[in-house]
Amino acid sequence: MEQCWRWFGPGDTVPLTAITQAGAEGVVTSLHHIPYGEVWSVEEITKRQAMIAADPSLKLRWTVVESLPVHEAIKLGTGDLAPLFDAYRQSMRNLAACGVKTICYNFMPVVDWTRTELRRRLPGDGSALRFNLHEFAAFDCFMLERRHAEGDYTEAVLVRARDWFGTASESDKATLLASIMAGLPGAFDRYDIPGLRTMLARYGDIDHATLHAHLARFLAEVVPTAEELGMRLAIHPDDPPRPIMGLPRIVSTADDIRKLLSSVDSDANGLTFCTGSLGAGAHNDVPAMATEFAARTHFVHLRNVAKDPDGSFQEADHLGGDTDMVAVITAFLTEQKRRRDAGQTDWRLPMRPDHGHELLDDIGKGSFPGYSAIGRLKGLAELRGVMTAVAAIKGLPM
Ligand code: DNO
Repeated sequence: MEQCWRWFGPGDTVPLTAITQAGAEGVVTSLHHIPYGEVWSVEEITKRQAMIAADPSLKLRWTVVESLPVHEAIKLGTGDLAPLFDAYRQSMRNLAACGVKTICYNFMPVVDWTRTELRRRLPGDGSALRFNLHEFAAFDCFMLERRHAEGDYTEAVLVRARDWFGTASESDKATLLASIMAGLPGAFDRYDIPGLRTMLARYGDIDHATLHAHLARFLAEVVPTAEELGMRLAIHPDDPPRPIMGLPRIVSTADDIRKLLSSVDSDANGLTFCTGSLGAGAHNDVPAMATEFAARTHFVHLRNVAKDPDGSFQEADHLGGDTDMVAVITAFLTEQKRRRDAGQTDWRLPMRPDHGHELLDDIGKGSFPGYSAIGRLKGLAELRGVMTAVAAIKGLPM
């Protein structure tokens, strides 16, 4: 697999040299400074490529875009969408002209990945990202005061949520809001409580089927362009894989994925297989899904979570947690062999270690939550060990 690393651009506290030291060559990045819905010009794309290639001894290249964001109006299905589809296609053309051909995106309404704690202390120091269902329930029911929110949680979770809210200080509440918003990497999409209420109200009439129809329309608009350009679109699953704040989520289960892949049945309409996002749902058998969807997977995020019975979860070591990472990696190395045997020249799947703990000198560095240097370096090293061993034992291409 092509070992990649997410880099947030010139504002990232983890420099390009760290990527080389971690042993990765592919860079995964996005033009986070461009507002959603605007065209990514060739000039802006080549400027980013020049930064990545500035030191040729690092041998880095921009392999995957994560993300080319989908404008909220497309998810909402409101207004004149034609200019937004045009802009998306133009950005795709410009990226393809610069040789960047794999695009990760998501179709989660309003928020991206969601956690309630960005720094849960680990034994021996260091920290992990965590999702506490009772804290999320406290946010949803008592801070956001969403109507009928309490119906979405069990009484046991609500008891803990009321306790949390009863003793939380204003600063605890502000921290919780900031943690929930931390998954949005761009500068344009943070919400406060009133802003979030407005957004949720706009989704009032949109259920699972309607949101899926909006995704299917988006795919019908952009997949033919991807085919024409030899590009691959790779949708990222919902994290966590369930409805939140009453918002529908449509890339959470094997059935959701089957439905979205068949809505436009083209190789260009593919998946970012994120083991951490899918693995946070007790309903998902992640290795089985990796095997089922490998042929339509264009990008792989490897990360592990440990789930609690109530629906809370914590990011674990890459080889710890609930997902059998050896089985997942075996599925993707087997897929690489299938592609190679079929004569495909670009048979290697880009992967990146997704998230990492804050460890050792990461602590206090202020890296993006989940995107520490040492934590990810450790994750990648462990994953590389598994890839090397499985490839050798099973005679699969690495
Ligand atoms: C989390 C990431 C996601 C991902 C987007 C893709 O760390 O994997 O935020 O980048 O959902 O659009």
